[in-house]
Amino acid sequence: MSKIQEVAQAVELGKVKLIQGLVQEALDEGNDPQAILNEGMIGAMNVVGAKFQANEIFVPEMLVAAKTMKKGVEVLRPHLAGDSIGANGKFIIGTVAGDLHDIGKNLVALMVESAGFEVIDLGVDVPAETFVKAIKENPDCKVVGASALLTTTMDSLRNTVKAMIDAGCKDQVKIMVGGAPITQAFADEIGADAYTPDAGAAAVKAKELAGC
Ligand code: B1M
Repeated sequence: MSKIQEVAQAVELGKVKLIQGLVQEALDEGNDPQAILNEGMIGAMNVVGAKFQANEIFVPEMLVAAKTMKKGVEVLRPHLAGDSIGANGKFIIGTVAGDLHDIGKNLVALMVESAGFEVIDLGVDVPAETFVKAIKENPDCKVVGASALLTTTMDSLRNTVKAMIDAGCKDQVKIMVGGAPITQAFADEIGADAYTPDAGAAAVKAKELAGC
C-alpha cells in the first residue's frame, strides 16, 4: 500500500492519532502535497460520504473522519500556502446559515490565502446579515465566498446572495459560491458572480474577480 493510500485509509477509519505522522511520512517520501490532499484525504471523505449514505456508518464516524482530515491538513498547510498573504486584497468566506460543514470551506480559504489574499473566515452557520456586515466593515474587500454542502441549505445560499444584493454589496464585491450540491446553473439563478467546483479553481477565480 502506498503512503497516500495509508493516509486515505487513516482518514476513512478516523485514525486521529496516526494521521499527522502518516502525512509527514508521505511528504518525506516526496509525494506532491496536492496529491496527498486530493487522492488521500478528499478521496477518503468521498468514501466516508458514500458509506454514510449506505447506512454503513453514522454521524459520529463522519465526525471523527472530519477531525482526522483537519489534523492532516494542519501538516499539509505550510506546503500548500504561499508567502504573499494579503498582496491581492481581502477575501471574506463562510458556510451559510444552517450548514455546519467546514472542511471544503477551509480548503478554499487555504488555497485563496496561498493565492495572495488575506482571508476573513466567518466560520460556519453564518447568517446572511453577518456576511453583509463583514462586507460593509471591509470596504477594501473585493471578493466574498459562500459555501453550502447540503441540498437543504441551497436556499440559505440563495438568501445569503439575495441579502448581499439587496444591501448593495455588489457595488463593492464579486460573489463566489460553491459546495458539493452547487452548480453553475444554480449560481446563475441566484445571482452569484461566479461558481467554482473546487478549492484550486476558487483561488484562480478569486484572482480573476479581484482583477489581479
Ligand atoms: Co455531512 N453530509 N451531514 N457531515 N457530510 C454530506 C455533505 C452528505 C453528502 C453525506 C451523504 O449523505 N453522502 C450529506 C448531504 C446530502 C444532501 O444534502 N443531499 C450530509 C448530511 C445528510 C449531513 C447531516 C444532515 C447528517 C445528519 O445529521 N443526519 C448533517 C448536517 C449538519 C449540518 O450541517 N446542519 C451532517 C453532518 C456532518 C458532520 C458534522 C458529521 C461532518 C462535517 C464536519 C465538518 O465539516 N467539520 C460531515 C461530513 C464530514 C460529511 C461528508 C462525509 C464529507 C464532507 C467533506 O468535508 N468533504 C459529506 C459527504 C461528501 O462530501 N462526500 C457529507 C470533503 C471536502 C473537501 O469537500 O466540502 O465538498 P467539500 O468541498 C469541496 C467542494 O465542494 C468545493 O471545494 C472543496 C474542495 O476542493 N467547495 C467550494 C466547497 N465550498 C466551496 C466554496 C467555494 C468554491 C468551492 O466558493 C466560495
